[in-house]
Amino acid sequence: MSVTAGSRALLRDRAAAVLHDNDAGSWTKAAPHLYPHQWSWDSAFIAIGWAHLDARRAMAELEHLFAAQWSTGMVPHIVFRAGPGEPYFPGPEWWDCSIAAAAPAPPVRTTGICQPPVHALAVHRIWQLTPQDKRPEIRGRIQALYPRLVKWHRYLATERDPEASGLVTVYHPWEGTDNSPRWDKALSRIEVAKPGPYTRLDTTQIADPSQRPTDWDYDRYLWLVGLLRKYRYDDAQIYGQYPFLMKDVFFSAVLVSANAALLDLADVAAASDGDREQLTSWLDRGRDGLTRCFDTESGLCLDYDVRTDERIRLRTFAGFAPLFAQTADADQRAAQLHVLDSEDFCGNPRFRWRLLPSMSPAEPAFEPHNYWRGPIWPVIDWLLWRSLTLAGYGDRADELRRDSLGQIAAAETFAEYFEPFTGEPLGSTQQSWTAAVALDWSASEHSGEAKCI
Ligand code: 2M8
Repeated sequence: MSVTAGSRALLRDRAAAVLHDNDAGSWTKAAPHLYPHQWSWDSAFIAIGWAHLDARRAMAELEHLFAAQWSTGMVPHIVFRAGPGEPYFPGPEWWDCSIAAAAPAPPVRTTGICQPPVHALAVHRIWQLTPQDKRPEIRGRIQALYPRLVKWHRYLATERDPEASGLVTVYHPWEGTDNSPRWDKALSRIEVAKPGPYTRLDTTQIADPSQRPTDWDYDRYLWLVGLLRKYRYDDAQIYGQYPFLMKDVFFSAVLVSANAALLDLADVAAASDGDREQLTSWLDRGRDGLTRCFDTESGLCLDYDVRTDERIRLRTFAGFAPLFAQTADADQRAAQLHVLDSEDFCGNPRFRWRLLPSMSPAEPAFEPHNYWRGPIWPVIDWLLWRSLTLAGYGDRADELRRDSLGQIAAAETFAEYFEPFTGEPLGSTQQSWTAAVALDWSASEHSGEAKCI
């Protein structure tokens, strides 16, 4: 099924309606009911969606998020904003971030971890889409936000990479890809005591709880939050003692792209020479780090467990980190493009759409219905589409865009994720970031747009 111009216009209207429905003024709920607060990387994608409707509103989304930035530079993964009628577990009490010296002062309430830094990509896209008459105002707002973005990237390049490896260390599965099998082994070796009584809400909010992480996962997630609390969210203490420290190649690749986006915006933002030099050095270091993690046998980049000194040998979407980051090695790129369209990923003949799944169907841990363990996530395919476009693979990028729109249109809902064989919509419906990337895709006639400012 291909999406015609008429149905694309309809899809765009429906996507815009999702953002309006989830709009809480100057921030947007990640999804009604299941995710009623402001999530960090969701907000970045959401801002890209808003950029098609209103550049000011798009900037407000990010400004609001960055108002909760920690003094270390960390942008927290959730800013708790919903009222008492919209509960989410675990809420601010469980995190108790008031004990952290770097946390923002009350009444701002956040979690104590972070998510992939898509924000600079959002600002880049907002600027591209800003009409001439709004440019003076938006330029001023970008100039005001830019130092905060640099500070955020500095946090990731230093506190989250004390080894200066170019790779970001994540502290928690909630720093992006929750129950991805990438973390299974590390979670299995952590000794947990039952982390106090708790009641999950997520499993009652969606029709089929088997699409969500298990209680085994939640015990570990909550236990890890308890340890972070114990270390008062202090990075040095965490790095010294905490059991879950993973070099995440996907997160690292997003940081590379985000550094490139900030450099691209440097003139718009009137960036200092010092900031430009720093960004360039983080960019180069990130690309080198990813190039070193490449595994020639699988053609993929591998995550790394800092505590056990082990590479994580699994075929997941994260393995395409060199593509996401546009590293320079031509042999690696050729190998990546080959694996991408092989049976192990997008080229699986049983897949309904030629899209990137979160986990290869060739892996024993693959579960086509379960969250980050197999389903297709439109936001991940959006990042891949952007990267392929920038790397000059416009035709392949365009196919990805058309298939992604086809998948969303056929499902008739802006689902959180999709079953790769059937295209069945899974998880939450009316998910803001899915609507946002659908808006961006439906407005992008052909690839090749992402570069020009
Ligand atoms: C999912 O994670 C949250 C916890 O942060 C959850 O399961 O409750 C993940 O997909 C995460 O990456 C995403 O930002 C969040 C909101 O969409 O949901």
